[in-house]
Amino acid sequence: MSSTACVTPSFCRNCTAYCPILVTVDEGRAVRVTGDPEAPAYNGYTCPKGRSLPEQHNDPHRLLRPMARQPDGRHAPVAADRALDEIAHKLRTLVATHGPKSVAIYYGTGNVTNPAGSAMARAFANALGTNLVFSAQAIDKPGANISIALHGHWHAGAQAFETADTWLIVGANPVIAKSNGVPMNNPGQRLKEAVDRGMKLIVIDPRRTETAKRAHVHLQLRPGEDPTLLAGIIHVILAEGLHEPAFVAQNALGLEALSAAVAPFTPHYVAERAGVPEAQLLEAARTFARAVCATGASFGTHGNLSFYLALCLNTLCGRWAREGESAPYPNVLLPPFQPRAEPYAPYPVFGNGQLRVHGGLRESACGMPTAALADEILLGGDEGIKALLCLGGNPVLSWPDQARTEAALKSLDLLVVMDAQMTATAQLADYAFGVPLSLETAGSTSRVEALKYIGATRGFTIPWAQYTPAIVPPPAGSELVEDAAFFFRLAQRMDLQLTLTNVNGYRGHVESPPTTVRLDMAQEPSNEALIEIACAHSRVPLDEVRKFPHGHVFDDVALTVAPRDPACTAMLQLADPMMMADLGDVLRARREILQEGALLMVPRRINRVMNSVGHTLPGASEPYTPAHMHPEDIAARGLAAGQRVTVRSQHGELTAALHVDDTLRPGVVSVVHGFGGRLDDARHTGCSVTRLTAMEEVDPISGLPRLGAIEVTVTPAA
Ligand SMILES: Nc1nc2c(c(=O)[nH]1)N[C@H]1C(S)=C(S)[C@@H](COP(=O)(O)OP(=O)(O)OC[C@H]3O[C@@H](n4cnc5c(=O)[nH]c(N)nc54)[C@H](O)[C@@H]3O)O[C@H]1N2
Ligand SMILES: Nc1nc2c(c(=O)[nH]1)N[C@H]1C(S)=C(S)[C@@H](COP(=O)(O)OP(=O)(O)OC[C@H]3O[C@@H](n4cnc5c(=O)[nH]c(N)nc54)[C@H](O)[C@@H]3O)O[C@H]1N2
Ligand code: SF4
Ligand SMILES: [Mo]
Repeated sequence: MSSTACVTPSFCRNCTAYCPILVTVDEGRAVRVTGDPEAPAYNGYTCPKGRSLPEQHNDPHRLLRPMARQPDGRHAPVAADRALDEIAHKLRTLVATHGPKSVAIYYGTGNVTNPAGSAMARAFANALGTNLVFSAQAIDKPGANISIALHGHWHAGAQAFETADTWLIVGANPVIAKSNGVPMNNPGQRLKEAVDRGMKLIVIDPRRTETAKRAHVHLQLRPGEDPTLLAGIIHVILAEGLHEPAFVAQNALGLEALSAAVAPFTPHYVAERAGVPEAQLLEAARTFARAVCATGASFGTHGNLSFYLALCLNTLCGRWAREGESAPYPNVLLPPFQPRAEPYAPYPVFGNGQLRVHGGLRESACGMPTAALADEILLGGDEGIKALLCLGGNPVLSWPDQARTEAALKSLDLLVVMDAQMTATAQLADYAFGVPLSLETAGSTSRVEALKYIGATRGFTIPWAQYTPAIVPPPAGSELVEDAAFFFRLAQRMDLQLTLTNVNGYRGHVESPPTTVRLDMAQEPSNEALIEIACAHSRVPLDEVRKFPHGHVFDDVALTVAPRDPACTAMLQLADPMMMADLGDVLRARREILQEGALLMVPRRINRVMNSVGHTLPGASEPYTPAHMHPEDIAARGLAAGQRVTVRSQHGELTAALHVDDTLRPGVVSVVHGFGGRLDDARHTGCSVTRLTAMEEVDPISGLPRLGAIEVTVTPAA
């Protein structure tokens, strides 16, 4: 390290935890990242993904300049201006011939790094006249938003984690994945503190996860039986009168219909069906928890129903932030908002957008139905999608049915990908643009505050905020294009006027009036300027937040929950007809394992990899798609740890490296999402789990197919 090396505070944006970090910068390059001990809210926490930011930034395989596909199929560097000219020309031609809805946009989790990109992408789509904007939310936890539309929500948000006496986590592992169920500022520490002060944690997961190890009750259910189990818990709570009748009477409709719908879900039936001890089920119900669901509850079908029943449970037990309590989601970089102890009524779950495939799937509270996008593209036709602009996503490894995805992307007239890597998806693109990584661009925590709008217990529960300027310059010799700049420059070339719209709230309810900013199309806004626009009406001025480079807890803006507005007539809905019909279906259609010796495959995350990012970095990688199995199941099949195995579903197969895992429920194989590469690429590290999935058992609201509890066989690989 040279004598000029210096240490600068910033925060990691590889996942939504946004951990504060100290970055050692030497000769313009990040060389070391550690947790920031001066950021008290996080206790100096970072994970291996954060500490590998220098490797990520200095990765020799990084996409450093725009690439264009050549006639022979290979990619060659091209100047950004020229690539943008060619793309603008192509889009103009497509729009003139087929209309603006021939153009679609997809943004994935890369949006967490740089939220300005999706905001500008939406402005671009509006100006062009297409509503075909898809995001990863619809292939992640669509039920989170859909359930809120159908049940309603609480003006002041969920009960605070810090003071709750019980907590129920369904299909989430926040100690590792950070993002669901426990406040994100060092969730492992927050959970430990909570359990130490006496919080009773209940975890529903087929695996004894790092989170489940702290549980008072761990219900190690048969995968996919979440709606059954949640209905069973509600059954017990209602049967034993453990709910809060006065709260329910004042704030919710549908108690009788819900009671009737859960009546058949007796403890005996539920325990047997979900494969859990009846005594544990009763103990869980009698502990009265506040429930939060995540991907485990989302992927095994009936995900909307699981999220919906979790909301019902919270309402039955009055587990919302109550009058006089400290408001758990204080706005700092969001506009001022006084939370009240009253409901937000349900609102229409469907929006205006619609596809032609799978019975005409519609836009819903979780956005456009992303999982069906490949089929929509493949349907073709004059009014079909011809161009896809993809930022911060890797559809080849994230959309269901990899073969279908690749066929669809190859069939497009134009595919443009913005990413930091030449990903499996970028390899199919006509143009791929390298983007700056987080240390090379400014950032603020406003996006994480806004996560509360897509679920009940995400984001920060403390008034925490941080701003960071760019810490290092882009790599020497690179020509990187910010996500937002890409859309701005394209709009300039297509004579489009862009207007940024900022909505703070759920689709049906906003916390403050939406704002619009008409951009000066002669002047490209920097990322700093875009952050200023996003925070223009913040409760704490951005300049004030900038005074604290290590971040700050703005205790002075903390609020208590105000009483219900006397004019409020909103009621929560415990028995939405669609959800009650869905519960009826669960009861009637019990799923049986078809094949002798089959296992149920479930998804999971691991600490060192963030979806499809990280397994190729030196020191941050598992060598090959990991598949975890219980030792009994391994022995029964004559398999051995470390061996390559073939995991085969009705739909496809993949090769994985076998790991022994005695924390798993027997009969379950857990495969890590995000590994692999293109189908025909032999160089990569294993196969994508999306090979095992197909557009089958498609949810009629979100369009999400079955991605979990998939019946598979596991055999030695050839
Ligand atoms: N079978 C199965 N399918 C799944 C899942 C599963 O568990 N099983 N999980 C689902 C879930 S929860 C999700 S969220 C989706 C994920 O779906 P995607 O978001 O499509 O996939 P990621 O692998 O997260 O891709 C993110 C990409 O963004 C890039 N990136 C990072 N920062 C930036 C940036 O600032 N700008 C740009 N332009 N790019 C950036 C990264 O290099 C990476 O290539 O997959 C879903 N699909
Ligand atoms: N380290 C790391 N962190 C990440 C990511 C990553 O890839 N790596 N990805 C990010 C993204 S995009 C997301 S969406 C979040 C996901 O965050 P989480 O949803 O917390 O994801 P997981 O850690 O996979 O936890 C899901 C759990 O569900 C369990 N499960 C599987 N099937 C079922 C079932 O049928 N029912 C129930 N009840 N449980 C089931 C699994 O065993 C697993 O423990 O994590 C984010 N953070
Ligand atoms: S948990 Fe890890 S990846 Fe997520 S923000 Fe913190 S250090 Fe970064
Ligand atoms: Mo996700």
